[in-house]
Amino acid sequence: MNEIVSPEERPEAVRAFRERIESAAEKLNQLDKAVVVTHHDCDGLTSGSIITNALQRKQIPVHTITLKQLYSEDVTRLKNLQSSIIFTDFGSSYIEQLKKELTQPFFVIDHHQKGNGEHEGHINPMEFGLDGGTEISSAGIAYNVGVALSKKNRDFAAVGVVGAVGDMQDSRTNGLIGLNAEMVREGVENGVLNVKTDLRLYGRISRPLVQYLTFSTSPILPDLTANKDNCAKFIQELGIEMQDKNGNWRSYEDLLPEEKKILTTGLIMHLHEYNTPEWKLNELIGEVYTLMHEETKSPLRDAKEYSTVINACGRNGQSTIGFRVCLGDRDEYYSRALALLQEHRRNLAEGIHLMQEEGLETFNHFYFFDAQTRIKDSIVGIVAGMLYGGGNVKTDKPIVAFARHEDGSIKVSARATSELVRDGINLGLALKETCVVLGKKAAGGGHRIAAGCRLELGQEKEFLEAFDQKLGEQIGKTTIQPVIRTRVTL
Ligand SMILES: [Mn+2]
Repeated sequence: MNEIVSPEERPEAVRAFRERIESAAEKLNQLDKAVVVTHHDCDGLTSGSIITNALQRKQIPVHTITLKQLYSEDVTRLKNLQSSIIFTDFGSSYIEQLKKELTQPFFVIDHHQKGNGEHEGHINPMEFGLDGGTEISSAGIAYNVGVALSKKNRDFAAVGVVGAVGDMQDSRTNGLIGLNAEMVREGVENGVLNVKTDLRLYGRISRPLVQYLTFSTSPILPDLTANKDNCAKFIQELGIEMQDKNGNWRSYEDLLPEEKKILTTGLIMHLHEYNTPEWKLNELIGEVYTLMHEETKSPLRDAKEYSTVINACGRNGQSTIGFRVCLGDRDEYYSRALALLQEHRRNLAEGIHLMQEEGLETFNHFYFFDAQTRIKDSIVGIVAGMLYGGGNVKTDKPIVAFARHEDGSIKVSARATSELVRDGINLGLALKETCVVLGKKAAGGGHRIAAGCRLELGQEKEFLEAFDQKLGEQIGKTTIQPVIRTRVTL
C-alpha cells in the first residue's frame, strides 16, 4: 500500500491537480445552464450540493439528479438532456463512453480508481498521483471547484468536511490529511468549522451519555457496547451525572472539561483491562469537527453525525431529502431526515441480527453472506462492515455480502479491514478484475477497503469462485484451491 505522503511533499502533483480544477471552473463559469448528476451517498450528496450551490450563486440555472449508481444505460439516457452535465462522485470509469455518447460539455468530479480515457473536464486526484481514498474525496474536489469559482464559497468547507468524513477518509489516520486537511484549515479560518482532538466515539453532540457508549462500534468497548446497563453503571462509577439539574440527558459535549478527562481516562483504562491492542486504542482519540453555524444540540453540528443523517436519507431511497439538508434546509426536509435516521438505525440493527443468527459461509479468502431480499441493497455493505465491529467475525478475511436490487439483479458488497489492506488486499481492484472475467454485464469497482458491483442472476457461482481466486492472488496465493464452503456460526 502507498505510504501517506503529504501534499507539501508533492507540490507538482497538487499544482497540476489545482490547474485542472481552475480550468474546469473557468468553463463552468461560462455555462448558461447545467444538470448535476450525483451519487446518492454522503460524499455524493455533499459534493453535488456544493456544485449546485456554487452554480446557483453564479445565477446559473441548475437541476440535480441523484442516482444510486451510474450504469452504462444511464449515460445513454442522459445524452438526451439539453444541458451540460456535471457528474459528482462517479463517472471516472465511464470517461470513454461519455466522450463517445455525449454531445454536450461534461465534467466528472470523482475520486475512485482511475478510468480509461483523457478528458479536460475530468477532475480525479488519482489521475495526478494523489490518494482519493485518504487525501481528498468528491466533496473536497467540489469544495475546491467552488472556491475556484468564487472565494466567497469558502463556507462550503463545512459541508465538504461532512463529505470527507462520510467517505471515511479520516478513518486510517484518525483525522483528515492532505487536501482534506487544507479544507479544514480554510474552514476554521473562515469561522465555519472548529477542529479539536477529543474522544471520537459517534454521537458526542446529540446522544445521551449512555447511548454514546452503548452504540460505540469503533472501537468496540468490551462489555459496554450493546450493554446499556453496564454503560450506565460505568458512568455512575466514574462519578459523572447523566442528567443536568433540569433532568435533561447530558451528552459528551455537555460535560465539563474535568468530566471529559475522567471519562476518557476511564475508557482507556477499561480497554487496557481487556488487552485491547494499541491500534484499536488509537481509534478512541482523534480529530473531531464541529460545524459552527449549526444549532448547538443538532446532530448536524458534528461532521460525523451529519454524515450519518445524510447517508440515512440516500440509503432509504430519499436522497432528495439529504440533498436539501446539504443545500441548507433546516425546516421540513431536516425533520424528515431525522425520522429517516431513526429508521436507518432500526434497519441496521435488524440486518446485524439476521447475519448473526444465520452465520457466514467461509471461502478460501473471504466470508460470505447472501441476504437476498432480507437486507436492503443500500445497507448490506454497512451491515457487513459492522459485523467486524461487533467482534463476531474474525478479521482475517474480507466479508462479501449479496442482496437484491429492485430489478432483481444482485448487489455485491465487499468489506475489508485496514490490516487486510495493509497485507495487500484491494477489494476495488479485485472486483473490477472479477467483472472482467465475467464479461461486461457486470460493472464494479470502489476502494481498497470497501467496494461493490452488480451481477445478473445466475452469475453468483462464477463470481464467487473468480473473486476468491483474485483475492488469493493479491495475498500471494496463486495456486487454484478448490472452494470449500463451510458455515461459521457467530
Ligand atoms: Mn465518494
